[in-house]
Amino acid sequence: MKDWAFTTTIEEMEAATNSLLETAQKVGADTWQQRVKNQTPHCGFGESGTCCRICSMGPCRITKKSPRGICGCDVHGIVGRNFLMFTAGGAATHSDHGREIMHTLYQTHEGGNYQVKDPEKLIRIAKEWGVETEGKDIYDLAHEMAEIGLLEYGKPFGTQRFLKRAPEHTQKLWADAGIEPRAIDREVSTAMHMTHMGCSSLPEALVRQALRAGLSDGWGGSMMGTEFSDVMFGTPKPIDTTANIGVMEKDNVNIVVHGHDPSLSEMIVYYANDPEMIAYAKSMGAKGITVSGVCCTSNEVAMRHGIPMAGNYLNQENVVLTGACEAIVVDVQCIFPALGPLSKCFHTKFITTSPIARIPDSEFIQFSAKTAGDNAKAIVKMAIENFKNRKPELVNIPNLKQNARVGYSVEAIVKVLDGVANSQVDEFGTTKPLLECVTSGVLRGAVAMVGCNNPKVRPDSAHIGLMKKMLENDIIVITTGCAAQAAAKAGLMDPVQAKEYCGAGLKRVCELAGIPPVLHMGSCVDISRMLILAAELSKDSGIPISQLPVVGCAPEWMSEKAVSIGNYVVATGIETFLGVDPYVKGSTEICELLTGEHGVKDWVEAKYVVDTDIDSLGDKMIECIEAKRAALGI
Ligand code: MSK
Repeated sequence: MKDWAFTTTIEEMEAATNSLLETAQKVGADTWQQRVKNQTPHCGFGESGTCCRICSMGPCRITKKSPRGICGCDVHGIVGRNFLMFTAGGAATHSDHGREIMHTLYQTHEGGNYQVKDPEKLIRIAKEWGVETEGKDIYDLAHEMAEIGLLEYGKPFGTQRFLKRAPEHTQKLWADAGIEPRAIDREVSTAMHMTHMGCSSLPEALVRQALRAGLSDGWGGSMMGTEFSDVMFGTPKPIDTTANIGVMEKDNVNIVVHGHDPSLSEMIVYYANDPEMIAYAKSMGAKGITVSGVCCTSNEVAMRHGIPMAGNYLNQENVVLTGACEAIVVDVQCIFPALGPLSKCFHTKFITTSPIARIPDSEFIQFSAKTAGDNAKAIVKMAIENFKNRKPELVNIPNLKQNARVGYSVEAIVKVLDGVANSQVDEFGTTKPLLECVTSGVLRGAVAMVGCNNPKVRPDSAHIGLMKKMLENDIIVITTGCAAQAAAKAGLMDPVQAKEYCGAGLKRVCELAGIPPVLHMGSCVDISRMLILAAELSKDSGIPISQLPVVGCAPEWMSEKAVSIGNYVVATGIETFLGVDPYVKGSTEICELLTGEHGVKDWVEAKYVVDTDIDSLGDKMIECIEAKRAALGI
C-alpha cells in the first residue's frame, strides 16, 4: 500500500465539517446532515422506481398484491417511464445552460461585457459547421454561429451537428439503433410525450429514448455550452489554484460563487479584481477580496482564472457556516434552497441571479448579458458593504487547503502530451502519444470520473478512494464536476506530490508531461470534453471507442443531469460504473436492458454497471479495463 501522507483525508475533512456543525448548533441552523436523518428511511417505492404519479388516478404503487397500476401499466413500464423522465429533466437542464451560453454569445461585441476571447476556436467550429469565415468580422461570425447554435434546439429536420465529431463506427451504431438526437428540445419533448399517460410503456422504447435524450445533451446542448464558453471566456490551459474550505480568507471580503453558468461568475471575478473595488473593500476594514467557488461555477472560474475552489456540492452549507462569507452568489442548478434560511442565521447575503433559480429568503438581482457589468459590480459592492456585519465570534475557517493544477481542456491535454513527443504541435495536435502510453502498457487505461456528492455515500470517500485505487494501478483519471473538486481538496491534483502515489508507469508520464495524475477537465457540461477526447483517441487509433481501455464512473451521483450524462456516456460506447442506484431496481426488464449483456450493450456496445460497494465497483472497473486490453492483445 502507498503512503498517502500528503493528501487530506476524509477524516480531516469530516473533522472540519464537524467543527462547522458546532457553529450551526450554536446559531440554531438547519443542515443537510440533520435533514438526512429526518428523511431516513427513504420511501421504498421511490427508491425502486415503482411509484407512478403521472396521472391523477393514482398515485399507483406496485406490489405483489397489486402488480399493475390502475391503467394496467406493469412495473417495467412504470420504472422505464420514471427513468426516461429523470433523463429528460437532466437533458433539459444541461442543454438550457448551453442555450443561455448561445444567447450570451449573441450579445458579444468589441469592448462589451462579453467578448470573443478564442477567435481561433470560433473559426474552427464555424468551418466544421460549414459556415463561411473568410473576410468576416469576428463578431458578425459570433452572432451568426449563435443563431445557428440556437436553431440546434428547435430545428424541424436533421440531427445534431456535433454528431459528426464522433467516429464513423459510433455514428453508424446510433443510426442503426435509431437514437441519433434530432433537435434538442424535440428529444426532451418526445421523452415527456412518451411518458404521458397512455403513451409508451414498452421498456425497450423508453430506454432507447433515454439514450437519445441523453445524446442530445452530451453531443448537443452540453457540447455547445462547453465549446462556446471557451470561445467567449477562453479555452482552459493548465493553471495553478488551491482547494478546500481553507481557501476562504479571514481578513478579506469573501464572495462565494455557486452554480453552473460562467457568464455571471466571470463578471464577478472581473469586478472583484477591480482596483476601485479592492480599495473600497480596504476602506471597509478588509484586507482585500477573495472570490472562491462551489460546484461547477467554481470549476469554470478555476479552469480559466485559477480562482480557488472552496468545496463541492455537500460543502455548500459549510461556506456559510464559516461565518466569514459576505455573499454567496448563485446562478443555476445544484443550489440548496436551504441556503436561504441558513444565511439568515449569519450576516451572509444569499444572492440569486437567474429567473430559472428563484429561491425564498434570497435577494434577487436579475443578471442578464446586457446588464452583466452593472449587476456584477452591484453584487461585489453589496458583499463589501456586508463585511462590517460579520460576527467575529462565529468566524471559523478550517485550515484545510491543497494545491491543485487544473485547466485540462482537450486542447491542453493534447498539447502537453503531444508536446512531450513532438516539438512541433499542429493546430489541434494528436492523441497518439497518449495512445502509445496505453498500448505500451505504461498506462493501463483511463477512467472518466464525474458527478456529484450524495449523502447516501460518505461524502467524497468514493471519489477519493476510487481515484487512489486507479492511480496505484497506473490508470490515469480525468474528472469533472464535484468529483474533480473532491480530488483537488484531497491533494490528488497537486502537480508536485500527487505523482508519488502512482504506479511506476503513470508516475513517469506525470513527470515527463508535468501533469498531475488526476486531470481536471472542468464542469458538468464539460463532460462533453471527455466525449471529444474519446472520439479523437478512437479516430487516431482506428479502434472503436467501446474497445478502448477507458471507462466512465459516477460513484456519488445524485442529480437528473447525472442520469442524462450516464446515458450519453454509455451511448457513446463507454462502460459506465455507478455507485448509487438509479431508481430502477424495481424492474428486472429495465435492469436487464441497462446492465445486461443484451440490452443497450447490443445497440451501443456499452452498458451500466451498478454496485454500491465502492471497493467492489473499483475492482470491476479495473477488470473491465484489463479485459479490454486483453481483447485488443495489448
Ligand atoms: S455541480 S450536478 S452536484 S457534479 Fe455540476 Fe456537482 Fe453534480 Fe451539481
